[in-house]
Amino acid sequence: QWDPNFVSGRAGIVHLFEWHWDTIADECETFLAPNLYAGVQVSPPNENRIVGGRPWWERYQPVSYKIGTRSGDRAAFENMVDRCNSVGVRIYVDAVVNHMCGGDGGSSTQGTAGSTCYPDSEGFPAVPYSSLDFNDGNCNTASGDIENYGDAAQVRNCKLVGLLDLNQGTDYVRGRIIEFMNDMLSLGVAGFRVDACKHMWPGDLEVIFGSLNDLSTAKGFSGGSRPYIYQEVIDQGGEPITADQYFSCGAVTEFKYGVNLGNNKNSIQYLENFGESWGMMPGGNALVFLNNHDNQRGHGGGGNIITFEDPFNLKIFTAYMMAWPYGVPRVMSSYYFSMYICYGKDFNCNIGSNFNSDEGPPSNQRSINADGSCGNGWVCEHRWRQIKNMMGFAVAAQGQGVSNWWSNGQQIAFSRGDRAFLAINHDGYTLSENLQTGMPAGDYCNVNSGEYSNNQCTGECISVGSDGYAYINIGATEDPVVAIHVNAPC
Ligand code: AAO
Repeated sequence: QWDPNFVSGRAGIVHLFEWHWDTIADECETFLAPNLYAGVQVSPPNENRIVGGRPWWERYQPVSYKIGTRSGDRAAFENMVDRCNSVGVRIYVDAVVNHMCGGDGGSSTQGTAGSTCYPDSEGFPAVPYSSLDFNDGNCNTASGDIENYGDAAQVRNCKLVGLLDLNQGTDYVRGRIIEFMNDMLSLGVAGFRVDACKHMWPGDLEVIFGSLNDLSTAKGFSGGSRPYIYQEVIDQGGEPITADQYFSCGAVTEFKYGVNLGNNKNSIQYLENFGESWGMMPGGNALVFLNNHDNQRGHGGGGNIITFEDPFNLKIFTAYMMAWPYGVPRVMSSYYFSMYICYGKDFNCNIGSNFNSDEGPPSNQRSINADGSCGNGWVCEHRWRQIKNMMGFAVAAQGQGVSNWWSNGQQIAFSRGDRAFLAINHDGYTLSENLQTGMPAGDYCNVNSGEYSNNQCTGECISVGSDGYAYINIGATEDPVVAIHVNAPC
């Protein structure tokens, strides 16, 4: 449950937030596989409550475990998983199993797959769940909501922002969740991002995850492969619930990673020992990322994070993330939204009223511009040259340790064994040095400055001498990164 089950020769998971299944299938075939992406995290596939204004977050309000959302129906989902698997791209499902929809859904409300549920009486006939399956009796707060993150029992037994809180302590609830996740596995998914794990008891999750089937051999996985599990637990310190309480259940999202990089973006010389000695979890447990769909819009686990709003740093630090051997890296792929951040939250609509309707995805699917970037309101960070070319770098570097660390103020360089070398100039003046790359003599394509395909490099070529040294010259420019590896010789 800690192995992402990547096909060999692939690296990195991209979160295609709010994409349609058909579009993801196309992206797997035409872009992700050729660019060596290993996997896709998809938005929750199960039926959700239809919320007025169709905010993105309605996807986190389950009505049933039927597959049917604005991303597509069950047939489209299965077709996507098959098409992605067949080009070596794995699918990870965002599993929302802590709760059902919000109690503010009223006496009855509709789901995206045609089911009706009854939030006021906690009736979810399409599962079915009844009021017996929820945690109300175990919650000790007056409001029934989580009021204090300093009290672990209420964080796990009370409602997260009013979402009806399932009791995973019962065999019945466990059974429905296991059925749902096994159904996903039967369709060929390789694992799960599990939502809101902080709000469930690790002991319950251990039973649930331990009861999951192996990956489907009928869908081409080798026998005995366990689903990859990465649990969303926001641990920035200062709360009784910590990430390590979940290590026995699977991997965990490392929220300190993006915050640490954001806080140190102007002091990158300190990144030499980035990892556990920074107070982060052991790399083998960590799913790492610069930003996610919540914190890019001020919704949880905030801090000083780097997003597409700061493309200069996003490209630099994604290069660092993909080059640095710590955790399983995930790239966020976003759509544009209007931001109005106040009190650390994005109130982007209806400014002046209390209603916070957070902009849902663009109504049209992403289009592809002549230069490979996306249109129709989609950011597609994963298509940016400086980001996508780092998958190939990570593949080349696999299994190699860091060597030849060098720094000079905010200029750093390091190699990954004798396979790859990265240099970053985050200073206001030119980096001009002979640096040890650790690589065999030869000319290599800087895949940050250009494309490499059919043995042709459109970027600069870096010459490595027989002693492993190369002359590295990086001005204080827009893309101040040199990334070379053995699979991209000039
Ligand atoms: C919506 C409406 C609500 C309404 C509700 C029910 O917005 O007004 O009451 O429906 O109808 C998403 C949205 C929610 C949305 C929900 C359901 O974000 O706005 O509610 O869908 O539609 C906590 C959880 C974490 C959660 C995060 C958002 O621990 O699991 O809140 N993330 C996941 C998903 C997320 C989703 C859900 C869970 C629910 O990724 O998209 O919600 O399925 C502290 C705690 C964190 C806590 C944050 C909340 O964080 O530690 O555990 O996250 O507070 O703000 C510093 C601290 C850090 C702190 C942070 C606060 O960085 O160091 O610890 O500040 O930002």
